[in-house]
Amino acid sequence: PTTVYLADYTPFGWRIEDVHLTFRLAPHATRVLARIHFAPCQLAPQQEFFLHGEELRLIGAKIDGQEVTPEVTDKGLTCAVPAGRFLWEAEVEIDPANNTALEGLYMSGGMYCTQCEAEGFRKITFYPDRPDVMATFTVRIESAMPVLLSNGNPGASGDGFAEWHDPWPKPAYLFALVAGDLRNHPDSFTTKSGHKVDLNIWVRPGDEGKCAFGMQALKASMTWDEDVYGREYDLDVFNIVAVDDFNMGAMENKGLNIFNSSCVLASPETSTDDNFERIEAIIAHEYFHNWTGNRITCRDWFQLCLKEGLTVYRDSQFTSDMRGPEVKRISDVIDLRARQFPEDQGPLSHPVRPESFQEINNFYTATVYEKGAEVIGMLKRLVGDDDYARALDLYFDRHDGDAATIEDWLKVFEDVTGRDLSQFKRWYSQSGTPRLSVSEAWDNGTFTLTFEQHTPPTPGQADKLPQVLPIAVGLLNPNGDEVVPTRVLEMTEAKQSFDFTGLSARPVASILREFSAPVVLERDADPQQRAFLLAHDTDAFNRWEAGHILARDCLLAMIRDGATPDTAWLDGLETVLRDSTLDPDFRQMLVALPSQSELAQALHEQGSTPDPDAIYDAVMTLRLFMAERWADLLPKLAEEARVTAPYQPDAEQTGKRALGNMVLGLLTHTDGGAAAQAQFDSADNMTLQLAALANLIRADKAKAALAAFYDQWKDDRLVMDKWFGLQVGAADPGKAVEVAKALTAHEKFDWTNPNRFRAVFGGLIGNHAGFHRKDGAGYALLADWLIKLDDKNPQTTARMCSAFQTWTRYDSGRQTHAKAALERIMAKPNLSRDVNEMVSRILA
Ligand code: B3K
Ligand code: ZN
Repeated sequence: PTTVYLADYTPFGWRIEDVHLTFRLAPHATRVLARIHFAPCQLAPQQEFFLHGEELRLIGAKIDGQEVTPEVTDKGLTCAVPAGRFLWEAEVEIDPANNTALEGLYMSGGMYCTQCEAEGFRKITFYPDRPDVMATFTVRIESAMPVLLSNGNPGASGDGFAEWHDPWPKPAYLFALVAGDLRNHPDSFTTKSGHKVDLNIWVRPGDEGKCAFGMQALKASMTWDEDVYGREYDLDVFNIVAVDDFNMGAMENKGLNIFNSSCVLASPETSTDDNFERIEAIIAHEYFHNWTGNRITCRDWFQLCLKEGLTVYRDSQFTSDMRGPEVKRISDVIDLRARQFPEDQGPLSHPVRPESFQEINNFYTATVYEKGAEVIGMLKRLVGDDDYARALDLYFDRHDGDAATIEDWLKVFEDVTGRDLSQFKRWYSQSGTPRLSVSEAWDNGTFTLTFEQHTPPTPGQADKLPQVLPIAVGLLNPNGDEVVPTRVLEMTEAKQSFDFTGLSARPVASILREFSAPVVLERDADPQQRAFLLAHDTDAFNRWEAGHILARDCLLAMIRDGATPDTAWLDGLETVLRDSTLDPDFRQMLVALPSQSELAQALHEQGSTPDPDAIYDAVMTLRLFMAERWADLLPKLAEEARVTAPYQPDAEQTGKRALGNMVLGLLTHTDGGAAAQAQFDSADNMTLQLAALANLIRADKAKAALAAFYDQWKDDRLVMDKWFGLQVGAADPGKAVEVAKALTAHEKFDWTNPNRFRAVFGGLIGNHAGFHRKDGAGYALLADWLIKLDDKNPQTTARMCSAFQTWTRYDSGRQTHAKAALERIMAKPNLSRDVNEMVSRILA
């Protein structure tokens, strides 16, 4: 397989003036006719050009009306071209019905749809399929399907055809086409400057009732982007289509977003509060891409974080505004630590802007997305809100219509602030999670914090330089009052001290407030200090963090030396839980224990070998202990969590239900599943029903409930994904593999559907002790199915390989099994480039 390097970037030699495409749709023999005007750029004149093209049958090609016979390989074609401007025409045939990779033009549930990012357009026609080649597209679709959609604004339409014109130049990865028997949920939005936009969510017949929430989220996103970033929508219509077979969450194609149906369809009966929140965020994310991604796109795929980091950052700001900043920040950090930290600290570690790849689809990662967003959060913290706003205005002003780079992005900040960001840029080039240690000194009214930073080596990067770290710090008096409000310390050296003077008593420091930099903070605070911060910190994140670390340390002590749970911590926690002035969601997050994989990671960092079974046992023991200790508190919390108003997926109700479900989880340890059964029987929404079912599974009392749930929901694809996933995810670790195996034989296990495949195997991977079973059965089962899926769908297969990224953390027995599973995958005949790259890196 060939490796592509950032350093090798060269521009394409031609501009494209316009693209005209005609699609004659047929399941196995779709014809695509392209008419494209190329004009040479003022580079050295070239006598031939190369166009990407894969899995295309070339019917014929012409240049300026004359037939030509290009040389075609499995990567594309090379053809002699005139020196000046010319018209390229080509006709190809493709087979969407047999396209199981779900990339290019494919079929899902009888409808045609496309996914072109990153390099799928080359499976539609011959083209310079690279993001720095931008063009206006005019598309004609010929098909008997009732709904025919493409990018931009609608043009002529009639019996069996429709035309679309997109006036905004775009790269091919933003191309989209949909044709099917679809129903729409229409609405409209008038932009600030008075432009009326038609909005539609298109779904399969029967799903019309699940569009209202998504539409509301879309309109809220449009308003928010006008208010906060001054960005208006720029076409007459905005279409969203829900598709059942989709490799990821959604895609921001210009004017025609295509969504995994799980990321847009919602109703209280079928969707959990988490689903609602995620749908709202993804709709916002794809909508925000219209400016950060589409109007300003990426020069090459190494710059992916330019659009993804920024757009994730924007959607997190949106969610903060919609639902409250504290809880959003805490859940973002939980997610970052669960997904990005293991990636950054393991064999798949790569910079936010990678420097090479074999398969770009393997780099749509938590590092590019979530760490990419953290980097923008740090930048904003360093320059301040006003300069951030000015820099963004300049970015949109200067680069509208461009295919830009990280250098362009940083330059607008330099120009607005006069700062030199060359050291900050290391955040884009150095991989790995910096470790930040801190020590304290007190001398006669002066409190000194001394920080040291160090980033361990990562693949391909042995030595690291110090990075710029914004460290938000506040100081509390021993009586609990804040004596120094949050101040951002700017650390640039490997070791650096900061003084706080004029203090009357030695303070307690609250460090890295709001998690102001994505680092591992190493601090030898004693438990009393943490308990103090849990009780008094004014920063919600650090308050949660103090409780979280106490919980983690308590569990680590239980795992390592069989300690009994720390009751001082539990009493401190109880005081916070009883404080009904605090947000129920925040309180619920305090009780949620660190995940089992986080504990494994912590043990590994401390130099011991994690035993997944011991971790599982400790968590169960602690939960039982909490349930018994809080026997009188839990019913009170359950009462506080009760929602009497009609269901709304808003922050207030969501927080209450989350608290209630947390209580239910603890109660189930002592009541044998009675409360869970009662909740299951009375639930009128999926949030309550699913949590009840999960607890019945954990209590081993779920037989009847699982059957009833199946009966109730067997015709709802998205709810059936939950049914599949939960049984494996909540299974007793000793049984998870067998449960997964049995479910793969179920008549509704359609393994070629990514959502269903991910339900079962994502459930298995999420069941920490179940997946990492001592005898290797979890690894072996996953490997069997990855080997099977690779021929059909390399992208989804490759993505799931990352389940193995932590394999060297575990004991030698488990390592032997994991290695055997990985080697078995490597040995598969015709292994895809996607999976080959992932497994090679994991084994390296
Ligand atoms: N840009 C797409 C992701 C495309 C993934 C290609 N393998 C969705 C998003 O980030 O909004
Ligand atoms: Zn995105």
